[in-house]
Amino acid sequence: MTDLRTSTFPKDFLWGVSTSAYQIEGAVTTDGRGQSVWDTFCATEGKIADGSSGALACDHYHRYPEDVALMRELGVRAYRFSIAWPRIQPDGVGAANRHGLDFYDRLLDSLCEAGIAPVCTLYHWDTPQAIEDTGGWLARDTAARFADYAAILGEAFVDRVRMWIPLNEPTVETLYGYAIGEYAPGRTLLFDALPAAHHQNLAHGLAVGALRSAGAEQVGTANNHSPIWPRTASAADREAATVLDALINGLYADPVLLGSYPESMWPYLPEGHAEDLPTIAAKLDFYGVNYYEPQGVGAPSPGNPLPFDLAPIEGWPLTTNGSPIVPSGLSELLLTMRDRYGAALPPIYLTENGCGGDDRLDAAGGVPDAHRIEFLTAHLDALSSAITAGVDVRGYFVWSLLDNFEWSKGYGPRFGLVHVDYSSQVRTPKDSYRWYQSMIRNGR
Ligand code: IFM
Repeated sequence: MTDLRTSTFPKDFLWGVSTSAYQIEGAVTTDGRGQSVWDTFCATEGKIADGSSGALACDHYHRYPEDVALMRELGVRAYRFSIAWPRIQPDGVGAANRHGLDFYDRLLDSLCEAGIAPVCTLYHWDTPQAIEDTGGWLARDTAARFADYAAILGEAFVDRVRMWIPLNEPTVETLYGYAIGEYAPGRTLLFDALPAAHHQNLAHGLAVGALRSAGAEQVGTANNHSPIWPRTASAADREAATVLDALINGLYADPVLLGSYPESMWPYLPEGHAEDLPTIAAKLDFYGVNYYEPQGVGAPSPGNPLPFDLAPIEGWPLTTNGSPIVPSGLSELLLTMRDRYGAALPPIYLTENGCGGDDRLDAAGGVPDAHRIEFLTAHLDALSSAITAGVDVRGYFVWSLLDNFEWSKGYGPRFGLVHVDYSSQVRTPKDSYRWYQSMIRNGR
C-alpha cells in the first residue's frame, strides 16, 4: 500500500458524500407519502435484525438544514441523495404530490445556497407498495411507470440538479430482493428473478430519455460492482466465477454500456428482451461505481440449485461488521472495467465507498473511528493508482454522511462520517469527518 501523502487528486475532483431516502429521511407517513415496499418489509416479523424500520431513521425530513450545514462545514462539493418515489407519487402513478416535491425543493435550495452540487438518485429501492402489488419489477409496465416518475422529477428539478442517476444498484435489488429475499420485497425466485433485472435496465434507459427531454445534461448510473475471485484455480471454480461475474457485474454494465447481455444470462431474460437493448444502452455522461469488497466463489456443492457456491474472501483484515477490507479490489475492478468496456466507458465516479463500524461516543464526547480513516485512506490510494494507470475517475463519494438504517441489518452497522444518536437525534462528527475535511481541503 502506498502512503496517502503520495496520492494527489486533481483540483476539480468532485468530493462528496452519499445517502438514500429510506435510510435517513424518516417521516414515512408525513405530507401524503405513500407506503413503500420497505415499510411493508420492515413490518414483517423477522426480516430486520433488530426489528427496526426507517420510520424515523435520522429524521432528515425535518432536520435537513442541520445536515446541509454539516456538509457545508465538511467542505464537500457534491451530495448524492435519493428521492423517495412514494413521496412524489404515493401509489406510483398519476399526478405528483405537491408536498413531496416541496420537500426536495427545499433540500435543493439549501444545497445550492451552500454551494454543494446536488447529485440526484431517482430511486434507491423504495418502490411504492401499490406498484409492487401489480408485479413490481417483475412486471414490464413498472419500467413505463418509472419513466413517468422520471419525467416529473426532470421537469421539477432540472434547474438545480447537477448529475442524475436513475436507479441505484439494480443488481443488489434483483438479487437480494427478488432472488434470495433478504431485502424487500422478499421474493425467493432465484434465477426466475432475472426479468426484474431486465425491467430495471429498461426503466433506466427510459428514464435517461425522460431526463434528457427535460433538459438534463449529466445523466449516468450507479451500480455496485465487485471483482469475483474463484476459491481456487480449478476449472470448476473458475467456471463458477464466470457465471457469478455475469450475474453481478455483466447483467447491468453490459447492456447499459455495450448494448448486449452476457450470453449465460439469455435463458433467464424475458422473451424479446433484445429489442429493448437500444433503449437500455442510451448514451451516458458518467458511470457510478459503488465498491465495497470482492466476492469469492466456488463450484456448486451437491444439492445447490445454483451454479455456484458463494465463498468467503480469506486472508484480509475485516471491518467490525465482518466484511473483508480489500482496497486492491477497487483498482482491480476499475482496470478490469476499463479493459472490458474501453471507449464505451464514460468517466467514472466512485458513487459509494465506506465501511460500517460500531462507532461510539467517548468520554470526551468525540467519536474515534480510526478504522474508517484507515479504510478510506487505503481505498483512496487504490483509486489514485487506478487514475495513474489511466482510468478516468472524476469524483469520490463516501458512504455515508450519517449513520443510518442499514436495511435488513437495522441500525447495527454505522457507516457515517457523522454519528447519530437515534433517540436524541444529536449528530456528532466522527474523527473521520475531520480527516475527510482536511483531505478535501488539501486534495491529497
Ligand atoms: O447502505 C448501503 C446502500 O444503501 C447501498 N450500497 C451499500 C451501502 C452499505 O451497505
